[in-house]
Amino acid sequence: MTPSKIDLPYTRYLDPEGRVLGALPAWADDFNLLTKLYRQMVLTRLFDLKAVALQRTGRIGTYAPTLGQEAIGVAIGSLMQPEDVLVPYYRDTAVQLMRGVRMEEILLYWGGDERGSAFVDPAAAQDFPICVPIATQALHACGVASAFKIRGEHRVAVTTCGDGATSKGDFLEALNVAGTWQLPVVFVVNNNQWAISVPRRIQCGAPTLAQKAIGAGFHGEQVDGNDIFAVYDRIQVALERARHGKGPVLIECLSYRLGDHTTADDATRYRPAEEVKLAWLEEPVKRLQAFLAGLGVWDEEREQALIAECQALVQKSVDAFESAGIQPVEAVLDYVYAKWPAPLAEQREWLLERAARREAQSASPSSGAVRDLDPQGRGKCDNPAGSGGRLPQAGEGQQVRPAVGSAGGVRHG
Ligand SMILES: Cc1ncc(C[n+]2csc(CCOP(=O)(O)OP(=O)(O)O)c2C)c(N)n1
Ligand SMILES: [Mg+2]
Repeated sequence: MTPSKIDLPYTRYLDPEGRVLGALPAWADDFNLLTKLYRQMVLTRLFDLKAVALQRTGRIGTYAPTLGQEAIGVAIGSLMQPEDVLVPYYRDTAVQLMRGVRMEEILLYWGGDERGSAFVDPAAAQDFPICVPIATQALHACGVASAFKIRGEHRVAVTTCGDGATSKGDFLEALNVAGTWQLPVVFVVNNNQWAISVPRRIQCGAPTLAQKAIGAGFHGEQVDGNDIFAVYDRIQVALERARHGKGPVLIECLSYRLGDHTTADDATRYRPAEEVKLAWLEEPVKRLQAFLAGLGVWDEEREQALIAECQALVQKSVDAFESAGIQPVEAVLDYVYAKWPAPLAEQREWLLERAARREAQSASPSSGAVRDLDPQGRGKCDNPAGSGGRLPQAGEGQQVRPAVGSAGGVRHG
């Protein structure tokens, strides 16, 4: 018997300075596509910074920054077809924006408002909401992909997760069923090297996460997740493969979480500053910018115009978020059951009574109720997003501190 050989490719086209390492794929000549990808990456980064600023000033709850992961989401979002279904996790702002989820919806979600998961744009309506329980979404994606297969539809379910999630039973069960039934599903693993404070090296004994696919009987590979050319190229192939009945694919994107795990985390307590400094040298936005500048098609003037355009869009979304009004307290429960089980119905009544009492108390001038809230009950926020006319450099926007006593109610992780 001949032992089988594991074929595990790794793809990278650009080095960290944006220099080309080999022949680029044919689509790399498409300047419009490249600038579109770059624009989305910049928009995501500026939105992300704004979301962190909103959390710091108590306007939203906990937020999971996408800082450093922009290439992964932008590539996925650019390539999925409208009829495909995204089954995301909580670090997927980049791809959600490209699927048609509105920025204000993402803010509503992280503000604890259920409307943030009821996407208004029909383009995003068939996608799943953000999944916080680790890896459970991988199984949901297999359910979606099974439906596509049974109906004979040429559609793909794309699901994302982190490196840590690949150690969960749910993830491994999903791979197993995907391989056994040869489902049209693409698993994209955002290997950002950390699962909160647990580094990749002590999460799993296998040298790669992509090889978990091999154990389940299908193709897995690694890409440089900071190189948009590599991610785009391999996701394109994976989607085509799955769409044409050739089975699932797992793509492990090697990246780095430049920010804290969430705004409730303080990564300086467990990550060496030197490691983070080195990771900034590899980051994806600068890399594509350097490539475009090297071609002579990008300069400071274009950069400033793009930042101004994106910042205006981000601000517009904040305005929309802030004028959305708040939902009644029972809305946190309204989307859980079609028919309430009796004990929970009782608890719901209790909640309503309590909310009514609090409202009555705060209406009374002697109640000592907090007065520095705006009409929607949120704290004031004058902090602008971003860094005014430039993208954050190494050391900025990372290792963000939890705000002491911030009003954000949604805890995560
Ligand atoms: C089932 C479950 N267990 C534990 C958690 C707590 N938790 C939240 S994020 C996280 C780490 C996930 O790390 P990784 O999969 O690498 O994704 P990343 O956040 O790094 O993108 C954990 C353990 C959870 N949300 N769900
Ligand atoms: Mg991780």
